[in-house]
Amino acid sequence: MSSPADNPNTRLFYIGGRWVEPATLSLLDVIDPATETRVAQVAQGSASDVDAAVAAARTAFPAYSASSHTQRVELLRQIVSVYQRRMPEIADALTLEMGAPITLARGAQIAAGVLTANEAIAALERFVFEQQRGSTLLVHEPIGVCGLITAWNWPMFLTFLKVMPALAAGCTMLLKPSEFAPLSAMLFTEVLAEAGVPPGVFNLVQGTGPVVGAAMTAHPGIDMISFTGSTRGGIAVAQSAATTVKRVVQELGGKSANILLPDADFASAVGKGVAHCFNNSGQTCVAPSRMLVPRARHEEAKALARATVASIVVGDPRDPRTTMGPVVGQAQFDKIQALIMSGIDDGAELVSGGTGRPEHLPRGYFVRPTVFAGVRNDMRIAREEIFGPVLCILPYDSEDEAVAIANDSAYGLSGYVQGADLERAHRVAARLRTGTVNINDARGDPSAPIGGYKQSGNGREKSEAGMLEYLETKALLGYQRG
Ligand code: TXE
Repeated sequence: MSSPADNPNTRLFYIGGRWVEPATLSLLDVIDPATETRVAQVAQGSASDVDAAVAAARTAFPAYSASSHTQRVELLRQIVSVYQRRMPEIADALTLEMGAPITLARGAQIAAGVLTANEAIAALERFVFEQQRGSTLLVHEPIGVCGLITAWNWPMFLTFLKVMPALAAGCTMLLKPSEFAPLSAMLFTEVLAEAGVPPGVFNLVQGTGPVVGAAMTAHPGIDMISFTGSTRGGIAVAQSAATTVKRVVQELGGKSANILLPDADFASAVGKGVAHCFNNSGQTCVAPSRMLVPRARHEEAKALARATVASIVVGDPRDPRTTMGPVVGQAQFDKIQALIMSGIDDGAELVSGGTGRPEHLPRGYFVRPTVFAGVRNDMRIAREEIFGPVLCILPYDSEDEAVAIANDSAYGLSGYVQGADLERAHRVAARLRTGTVNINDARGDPSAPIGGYKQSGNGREKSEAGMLEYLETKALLGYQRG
């Protein structure tokens, strides 16, 4: 199997159903985060490439938006089938470009695409597109041309999360993947082409946020933007999109609290909380990065967290024994190091890890899995999204205080509650100002919508709620004679 780095499509964009040359050839390096070496170069686009892709998407819109739901279900099923055949090479591309350990890449990273696609198919089959209310008919129609901007941390999940409901809704689109994850996006595009997505319905332009992303958000021919990334990027997107009054859906990360109630099974909950937080090197928007424990059980939580960290194998992501790979790049590595240093400076207690690379890994963006205890919620490490393998343990004195600490955050993406008394857990969950709450380590319901309160974003993804973002609502008054 040839490497995606050698694929000629790295120098091309997919516009109007063909792989085409960029308007001007300019190349962007793809760096392997495990070795810090260049492994590929991809073409990076410009505003002219965005213009061409938007024109193709607009041309394709009338016919595709008129396709039947049955035809779209068939198309989505075909995409899943081709994707499943190509999963091994896409998983290898993920490991190469963003450093996911190969077992994670071939496992959850790649499987998330299938789960998300199948849920989009189910949502399309469940969705009620027309509803009669008295003499009025309410109709949901595709919003038009969508601009999809994704991040690098779960590349296939995020891509399927946007492309599938857009296709299901009858929209046409332009995808700009993260500049850190262009290889998997190129292979994903090959999947769509082979699956028979009609020309112009799906278009791919690679490139950076400030150039290609900014051209998309300001473009009058794009009707909505779905963005996943930093709060900084999300704000820039919304500001730029405002001039053309397009819809903006944003998923912008979090600082999620994991409340261990006094009756929680600590022996299990602490270890699972640490593992969940450190999965994918801590680069997950819903990572439970603040663990809240009753003060009386703080020491116990520290010991259990230390033991879990000792079992983590940090190393070469291509080695199947590795459980934690590098973080994605130099900027992330530097940000995480600075935040670990700030935790030490602010007087948090270092339970495991610390600054610098693990001793046996002098090269690569490897971070020491780090646990801080005795963290106060006003410290930087408790307030900022670190997006690396860094867990904060915060002691609390009462249920009210635990809820107050959890909600004292600019973010509101997700929350976690652990406790034997389910009624109490429900009570606490109801008070959390977050888009999702996982009770007792509940994981992965592909049909549950995700999205944030507060600065974690606007709008929802997955399920019917996610599909609605790609639809307009039209009211036909007097549709039925009274
Ligand atoms: O994000 P960026 P970065 C958070 C996490 C991380 C921080 C920085 O805390 O440490 O963000 O990561 C595109 N107009 N998350 O720098 O730059 C960009 O090209 C249009 C959480 O990688 O926001 C890429 O495709 N687009 C998050 C995407 O935005 C723009 C996942 C994300 O990159 C743009 C990733 C602009 N002006 C990071 N600027 C999550 N929600 O899970 C950038 N982009």
